[in-house]
Amino acid sequence: MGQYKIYIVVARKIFFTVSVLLVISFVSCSREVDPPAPVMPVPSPRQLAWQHLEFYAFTHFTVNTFTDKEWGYGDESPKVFNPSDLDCGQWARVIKAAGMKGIIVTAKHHDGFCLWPSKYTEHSVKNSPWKDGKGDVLKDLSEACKAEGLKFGVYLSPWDRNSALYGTPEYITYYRNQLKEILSNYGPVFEVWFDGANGGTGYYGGAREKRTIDRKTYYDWPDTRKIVRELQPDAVMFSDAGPDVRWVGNERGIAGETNWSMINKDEFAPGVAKTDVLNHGLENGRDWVPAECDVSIRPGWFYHKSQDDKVKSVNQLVDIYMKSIGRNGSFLLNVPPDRTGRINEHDVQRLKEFRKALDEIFARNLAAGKRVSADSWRGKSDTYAPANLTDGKEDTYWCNDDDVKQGVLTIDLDKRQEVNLVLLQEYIPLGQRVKKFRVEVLADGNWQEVASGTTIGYKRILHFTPVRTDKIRITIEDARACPLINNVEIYKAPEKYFEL
Ligand code: FUL
Repeated sequence: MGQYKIYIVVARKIFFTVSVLLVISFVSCSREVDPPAPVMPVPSPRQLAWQHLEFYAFTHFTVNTFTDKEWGYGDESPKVFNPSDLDCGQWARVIKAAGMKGIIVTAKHHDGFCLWPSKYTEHSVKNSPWKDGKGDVLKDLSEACKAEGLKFGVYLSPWDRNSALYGTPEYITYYRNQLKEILSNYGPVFEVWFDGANGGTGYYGGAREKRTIDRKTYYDWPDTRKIVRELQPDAVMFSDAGPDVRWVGNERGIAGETNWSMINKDEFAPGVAKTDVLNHGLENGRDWVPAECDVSIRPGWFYHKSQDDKVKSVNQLVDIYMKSIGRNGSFLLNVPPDRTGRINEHDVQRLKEFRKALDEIFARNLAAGKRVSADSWRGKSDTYAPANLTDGKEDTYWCNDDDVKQGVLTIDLDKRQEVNLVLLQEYIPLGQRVKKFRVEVLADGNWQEVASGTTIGYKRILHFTPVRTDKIRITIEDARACPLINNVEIYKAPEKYFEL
């Protein structure tokens, strides 16, 4: 009997110990693992919202459209502005159908002509024959954008070749008054575009001379920017120096293969910047100022009939898409309305074809919902598991422990099939990190490298020669801190769109 009791005591002890061990292991498995600390700098909420837009339009439209020029001197009569059938609704519908998310219009280009009836100048639509001087392009366009669910943005050239005040301190008040007009009267503005072309020859109220200004100090940018923050707190400001979005350094719409979203913005001013730094960003830049890639669908920014047969081809546009959005930039495509005041049929047709191409390229994400394995992940916690890479969610990511700057991710496509495109995204709210990566596929029993790169950022797209495989391996080779990958997509895109 005594022996029986001992058995019971021993059994109880074993049961107790096993239970304690089970509870400990359960608690440690389900314990919350802290997310990685941000790697500074990081995007502001307005920059993050802007980054998600990816693709939006520029509409260069003013007196130049009617004088066949690229830069008006400022002496053109407002009477030349006379579109026969101005239809901002058509602009918005065409641009929306192309998949673009907003429109930035040249409210005022270098010639100083205002597309709205500004109180501060006679050089505007109010002295044009269009609608007997009662028209307002900004009103029409902002309403059309609203109706189509598009964002509305404005370009207000700091350089004004018409104004007699240009070059004097009074011009800054004039410029700011105009900025206030366009930011107060047309609803929400998503982007304010400060061009870098500043100073030179012009009409200047009849003086017809050259006026040079100090690009760094003349505009007192810090105080001018305050007006934007106050009147449109959600708008991003674009210029060579940001502060929110930077020029990519060329007007071909092409970001550097290495493209960091950071620069040191205080070193630049609109019109004063190093194009190489703008194109690539700086790995250790102090400020988050991502690149915007601007380019026109035609050789010129304004409409010229002589360029009707020079509209970029679908494949050229696909190439720019891959080198802008596909290289951690945004794509700002200029589509200039013609003299009727509508987007010209040549461009309308090309945008339709381009949209069709993009829809075919990104028709089916072969990685969606597929199994992913990783060599390791943060604390082995579900929160950071590799499955996050293919779950289609924007706020989940795979990441490693703090001291691990590499990672190997393998996506199982279930069956062998042809692939030729990979899309990668970092989780940028905690900073841009990846410095070097490669992509391999398992073909004929061997891992073959198909693509490699440096930065990823918000989005990176790589096209490679089609290959049949059922497994894709992405190796993060180096990063500024433990990498955070939010999304992987794989496609078999029609090869015909990549031939140039
Ligand atoms: C440049 C301007 O001089 C061009 O006319 C155009 O507006 C382009 C987008 O920016 O600096």
